[in-house]
Amino acid sequence: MSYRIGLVGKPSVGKSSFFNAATMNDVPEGAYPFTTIDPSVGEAYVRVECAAPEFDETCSPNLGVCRDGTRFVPTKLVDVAGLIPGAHEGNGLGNQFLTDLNETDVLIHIVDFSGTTDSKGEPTEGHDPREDIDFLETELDMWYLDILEKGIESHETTYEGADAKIEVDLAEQMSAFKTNKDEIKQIILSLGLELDTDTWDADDRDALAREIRKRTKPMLIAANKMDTPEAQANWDEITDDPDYDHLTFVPTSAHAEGALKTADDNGVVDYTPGDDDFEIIGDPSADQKAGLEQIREFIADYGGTGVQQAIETALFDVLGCIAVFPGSANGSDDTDGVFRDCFILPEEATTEDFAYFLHSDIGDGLLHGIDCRTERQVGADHDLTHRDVVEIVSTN
Ligand SMILES: Nc1nc2c(ncn2[C@@H]2O[C@H](COP(=O)(O)OP(=O)(O)O)[C@@H](O)[C@H]2O)c(=O)[nH]1
Ligand SMILES: [Mg+2]
Repeated sequence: MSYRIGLVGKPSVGKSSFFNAATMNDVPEGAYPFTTIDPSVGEAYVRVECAAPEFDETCSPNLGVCRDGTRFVPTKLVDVAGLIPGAHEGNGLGNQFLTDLNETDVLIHIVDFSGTTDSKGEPTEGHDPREDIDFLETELDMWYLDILEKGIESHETTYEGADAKIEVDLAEQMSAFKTNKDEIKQIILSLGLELDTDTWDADDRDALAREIRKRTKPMLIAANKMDTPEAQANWDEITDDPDYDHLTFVPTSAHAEGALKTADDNGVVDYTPGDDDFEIIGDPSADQKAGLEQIREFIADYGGTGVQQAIETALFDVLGCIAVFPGSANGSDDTDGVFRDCFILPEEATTEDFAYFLHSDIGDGLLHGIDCRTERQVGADHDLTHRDVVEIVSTN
């Protein structure tokens, strides 16, 4: 199983540019864990500092690549095009859009921070990006509210005897959002509501829909087109606006990332995705050189093009995932002493979760784990952390 990061946003914000730049990777053949015929699904990478050097071992990834001590671990990126502006006023969100959205674990909302596109994606000047941020959140909330209302209705009208539980009925109605009754119950109570729909007014329902949306579709804002002066001015204003404190922003230039990857492919520069500098190794024309120097200045100021950073922030910070290396107590993989795998697991993953992730038989036969750095035994319910190297000891 691989996490799916969805790119959303109104037309012309740079979703395709971001997607193309992020999935354009020079990875040796056979390194792809899947092939897809869906052009809107591609493979991007998250960087993880490789654990092999700490063990004086070598690294030969089964998936992705290892470059100068940095693993590039594959993850799926989805270009979720088709957001219809003004949807909740009657058009409704498109079916394909909703289907694609349901399959994502975390969203990157690409926002045109330059303000040069209006709410429909047509050219304009001085458009406030905050409108787009509010718009998408509202659209998603309305969609959730719709489904929440259906769940409430079925709870109130279906006879289930005295044992009917609202959290069970809502979790069932909202199963596509990968939630469950315990989470729903916890959200209801966290809002100070009772587990009784009769006591909920319209505001309570709105708040509930919004909270369930925030939990099940966590979101990051990619402030795109940051290579323009207009975007830089908007960035200062919006990241200072207390109304937007609850959001995570990453400044991005899909353009710069695409240009650097293309130049790298053509042997003009040596660029490692995510870096804040590159080396010119080819023979660019004067124009091309000037363009590259502009990009160099931009990525020095912003710590990179932001594309790699946005993907990693979405997965590791917003979603809270961790990367775990399987190892053996005296180093890496016990057969040949080479690090091969690096898996992305959910935030709360335990030794037992990791064992089941590897294989259900390994999970069934789990005895304990070994933290390979300390060589200490860890129990089944031990919480794993980012970059742990763990050996699973199982009877199977
Ligand atoms: N200046 C600038 N323009 C960008 C950037 N990313 C995309 N664009 C431009 O924005 C327009 C729309 O881009 P596209 O990727 O097709 O947007 P989509 O409709 O959201 O998929 C194109 O003209 C792109 O060249 C960026 O980072 N900086
Ligand atoms: Mg597009």
